Amino acid sequence: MNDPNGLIQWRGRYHLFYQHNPAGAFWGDIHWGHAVSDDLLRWEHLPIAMAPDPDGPDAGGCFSGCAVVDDGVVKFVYTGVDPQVCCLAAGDPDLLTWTKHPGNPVIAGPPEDLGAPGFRDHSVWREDGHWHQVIGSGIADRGGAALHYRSPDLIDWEYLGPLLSGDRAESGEMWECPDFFPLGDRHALVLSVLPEKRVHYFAGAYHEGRFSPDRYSRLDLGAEFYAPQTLVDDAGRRLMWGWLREGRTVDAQIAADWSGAMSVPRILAMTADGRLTAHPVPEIDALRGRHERFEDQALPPDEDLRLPGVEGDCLDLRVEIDPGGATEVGLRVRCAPDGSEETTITYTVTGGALSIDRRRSSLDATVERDLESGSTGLPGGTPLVQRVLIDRSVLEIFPEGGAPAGTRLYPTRADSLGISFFARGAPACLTRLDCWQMNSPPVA
Ligand code: DQQ
Repeated sequence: MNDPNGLIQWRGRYHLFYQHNPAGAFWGDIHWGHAVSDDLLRWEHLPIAMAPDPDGPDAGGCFSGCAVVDDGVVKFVYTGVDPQVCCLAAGDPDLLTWTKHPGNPVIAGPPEDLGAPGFRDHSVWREDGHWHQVIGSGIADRGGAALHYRSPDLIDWEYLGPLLSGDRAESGEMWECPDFFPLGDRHALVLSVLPEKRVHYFAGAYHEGRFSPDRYSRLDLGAEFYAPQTLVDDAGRRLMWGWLREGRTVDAQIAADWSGAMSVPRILAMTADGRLTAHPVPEIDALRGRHERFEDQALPPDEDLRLPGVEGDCLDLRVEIDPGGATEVGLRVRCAPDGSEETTITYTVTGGALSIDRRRSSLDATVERDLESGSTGLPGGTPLVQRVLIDRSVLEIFPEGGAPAGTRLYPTRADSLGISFFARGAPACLTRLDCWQMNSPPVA
């Protein structure tokens, strides 16, 4: 699997469609897979929703898109390839059978004068009695662009110009998977940026078709979180899923017989100072099993603290560290007893930066080894409160009020289960740690 698509809560159930290759654990021959859940914990696989039509404009694949409800009917707006065009499909009331619009493509390509490097992925909304959408694209020699269209019926689309375009030195050449939505009293445009392959957002005011962002930041600081999409659920929550890419070779994916995962669903929020932040949906708290709690544990500088019972590869950790005078604080996860494998998560106290060091995560030399870091957006000097979810190869980190990070780890050793805490520069205090073993979801 790769990108989440067509996210919708429909008749109370969460539907997650996604980019899917039924032929194997590698990217290609892109269909739309389909899974459904009542509670965001237990997911049931449903039959493939859409397949490429050899005689249609999506013969080369059904690329990413979104779902909207049009007069009681759920419809997909998605990309057919090749060339990249905008297509429409309508679902039956159970969302099991999808009928592609006979007039596809509904948009045959980008305006030619843009020299666009791509024209794919869709974010559709209602405004002033019309449908609006942005399509991911770029303008030759300038940078990424989100192209804005308007339609009375999802079929006839009028090009309005770029909702936003960027400078390629700052925000990349091509924007994939745009998602444009209101949150609080602002709007956010979330983008998956090429060639960097990281997720950023613009945030700011949107009035009468004009988006005036005053912020451009990383949405997620992990190396493998990509192509996210959001939905608003019946409770009014803006939920986001991202694709957690593989940090291992295609051969390793094929050998494992699976490739790609979805992040834990996150609730997005806009902070008072206009940043996007996210935390896991509370539904996943139901997976919490055996619990250990520690309070007021001293963290002497440059000396790792290990705590009894705090280890594992399916864990939900809530970590509170008062940095005192320390310059950096953090924790190591999936550590081998002899230190031959470990992943280090470091929070820089003055700058509010988070780094994830995967250079020693695995003894397997073929997996990604990197040091990825970025700003959480948190003001320097604040105590660190963060949630860390470890689910085998998946690591997701949620600093409270800051930018999260999703990535993948592939330790080779069965005993790479250790967790330790550290401070650098001066003593700090682990004021509170809650560690839950995470259970599998209950069987339906
Ligand atoms: N994945 C899809 C594209 C999108 C990319 C193809 C992002 O529609 O741009 O599988 O991961």
